[in-house]
Amino acid sequence: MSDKKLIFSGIQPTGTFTLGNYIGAIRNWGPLQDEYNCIYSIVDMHAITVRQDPIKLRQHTLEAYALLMACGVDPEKSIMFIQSHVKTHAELNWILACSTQFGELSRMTQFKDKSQRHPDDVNAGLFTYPVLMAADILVYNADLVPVGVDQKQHLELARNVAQRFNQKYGEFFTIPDAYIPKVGAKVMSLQDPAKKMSKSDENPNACILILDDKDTIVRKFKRAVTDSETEVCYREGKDGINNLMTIYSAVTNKSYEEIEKEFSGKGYGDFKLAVGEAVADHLKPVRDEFAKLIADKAYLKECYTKGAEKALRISQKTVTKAYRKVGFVDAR
Ligand code: ATP
Ligand code: LTN
Repeated sequence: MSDKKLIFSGIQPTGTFTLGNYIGAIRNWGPLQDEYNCIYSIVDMHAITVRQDPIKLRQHTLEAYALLMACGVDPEKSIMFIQSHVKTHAELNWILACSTQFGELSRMTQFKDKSQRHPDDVNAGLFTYPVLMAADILVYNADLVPVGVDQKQHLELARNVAQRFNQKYGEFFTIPDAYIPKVGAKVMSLQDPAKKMSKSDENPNACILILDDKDTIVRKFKRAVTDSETEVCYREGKDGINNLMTIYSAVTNKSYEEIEKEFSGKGYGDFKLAVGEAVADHLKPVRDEFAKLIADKAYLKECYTKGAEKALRISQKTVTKAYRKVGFVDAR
């Protein structure tokens, strides 16, 4: 690997990606490949912290891998792999767990949310999930981690754990920084603009899936919850319209002022239709590319196998050194 800075990020194969995942995270991953060394993972081990149907998980994992490629991540430029194929993540997870405090894990808002949503399965993996996420990042000594705003707290924890390990055992891990996009770091639900858009929302109209067809996308935007005013402008209190403006800006690159001008004198109906069409047109190439990739399982396998080999080679060095640092006897 060259001496460019290193990027790591991961996404869970818990279903088709949403427009939130796309704008907040993965559409930024492709362009980063030219400036940085990039490592991207489909984090299937994270996904099983909530109950998954094994058949669906396998299918979603392959689809997620193909979708990342369809969104512009190139397995020739980046290292792209499936988390469970690279054993070092689980190995470093244990080492880091022993430098993580119960109290700090108890403060994670995602744990609180998810344990409320799944009260019948508040498992230990859900609780210690941020440690595995820290291992994902630190095992490559990543400098930057592109994520949406909801992952900021987990990233802070990864930094704290790395610093604590470094204090105990001597300088070792790189302290990673979050890399959060300026526009669209938190895309909100179309049905409740106070909530983030989420794959696991029960209301299918609340989120746009990046494989939705044009009619579906336009229909969901038409039904988006807004307010009782008529003016398209970005202002406090207009959460629904602000969210639509953010989405429109993210897919057209137009500024808020340009959007306000474009729709001055027009109603919300025209605006919603324009947002729907712009999003559908923007996502069309992703859908087309995905259809080609998912049909070629042999090619996908070749890519993720190679990706895992490369990821293992790099991360094994970190684990071997970390084992020495904590005082384990060399195996060979
Ligand atoms: P779930 O909704 O099932 O909890 P998720 O979509 O939040 O899952 P991931 O699939 O792991 O979780 O998220 C992948 C990336 O997408 C992360 O970087 C996350 O910050 C980002 N992301 C998720 N939702 C949004 C959103 N609504 N707006 C912007 N970024 C988002
Ligand atoms: N926790 C993240 C997914 C994730 C991740 C990572 C992101 C797992 N490991 C490492 C960045 C770096 C989520 O739920 N969105």
